[in-house]
Amino acid sequence: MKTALVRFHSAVRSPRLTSRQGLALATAFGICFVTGLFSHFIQQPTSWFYWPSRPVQLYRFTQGLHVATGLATIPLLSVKLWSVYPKLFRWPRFAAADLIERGSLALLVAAALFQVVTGVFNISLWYAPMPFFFPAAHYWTAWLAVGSILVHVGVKLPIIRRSLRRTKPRPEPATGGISRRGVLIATGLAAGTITAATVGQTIPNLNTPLAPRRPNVGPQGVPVNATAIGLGVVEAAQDPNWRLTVGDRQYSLAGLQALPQHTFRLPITCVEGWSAEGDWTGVRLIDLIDGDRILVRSLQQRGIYHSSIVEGPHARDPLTLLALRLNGEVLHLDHGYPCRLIAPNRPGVMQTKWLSSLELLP
Ligand SMILES: Nc1nc2c(c(=O)[nH]1)N[C@H]1C(S)=C(S)[C@@H](COP(=O)(O)O)O[C@H]1N2
Ligand SMILES: [Mo]
Repeated sequence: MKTALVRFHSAVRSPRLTSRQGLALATAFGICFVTGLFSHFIQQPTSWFYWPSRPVQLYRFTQGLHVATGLATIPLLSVKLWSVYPKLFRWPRFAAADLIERGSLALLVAAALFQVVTGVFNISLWYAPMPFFFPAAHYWTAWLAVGSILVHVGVKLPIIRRSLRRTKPRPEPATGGISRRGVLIATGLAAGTITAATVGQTIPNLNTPLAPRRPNVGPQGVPVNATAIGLGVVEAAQDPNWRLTVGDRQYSLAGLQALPQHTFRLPITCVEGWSAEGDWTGVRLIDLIDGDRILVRSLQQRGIYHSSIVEGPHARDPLTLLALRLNGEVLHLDHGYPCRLIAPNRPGVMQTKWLSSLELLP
């Protein structure tokens, strides 16, 4: 026990350092949490949550921020754990308050690690280690994390206040090693480096080394998330008898091409953090169907992204397109040929490809 304590000891640790790290971590986590809630409620709409269709790039910004702040928590969380972990191994006093505090702390650490690890798996498109539905697990664990953070901050508030209010910081220990300021700077640098190395997945031509996706690499200059082969739609999508059913009307591809065509520059923003802009050409949704809730179905039979609902502001936005072309060419099979939905300020998962029908919902 004694040797363990000696090994844990670092004179650089101090309540003030821990508080400042906590503040940075809480800020990053707070932004990540709120932007995550946006993403959740856009995909699971509720009556009280309104998501507009403009600005066109808003979701690109909030989701980019979600992934960036999530990644920034990795170094922040590591250093925060380093700054307190000798305490975690201290034998508990079996008093109720102590046990509750430790329980909530254990929950906090577990929930935070789960969020970071599953988030990184998800942006790496590595679903194998996640035998659960990622969006639901990630959403509910966020609440666990927030709840236990609030308990933790509440318990520690007196210490946080005292240590941050102290105008003269404790003298730096003469360790000859890293200083407290050094720890803060190194943490900031690590967080900054991770961010700089990955934001390239949403900012074109930055080509940052760790970006899980290059936003300009893919057919027609746009990445592909799910392929036609992967989802088993190759034959149906290339069938010359393909029709788009709109209520009781049917449109062939030539029929859609004969309608007024519009070209808009709109981004695809994958929830996984990458985004890419393209020039989409096709028929405006408002020219085909008029309503506040429109069910958009795909030829795809399997999976959960075979359909989506276009709600009020997006259904009526003149920028919402049934795209037939991308960047001047006939839509690539993997981008949703013959016809795909592309609406402003909408998550990628809801930009349904390989359309088969549009239907007005009550
Ligand atoms: N039918 C169908 N449409 C879909 C998907 C899907 O799995 N099936 N994936 C969505 C996701 S997650 C994204 S990010 C976008 C990506 O579009 P892209 O592959 O043309 O870049 O398509 C969306 N449309
Ligand atoms: Mo996506």
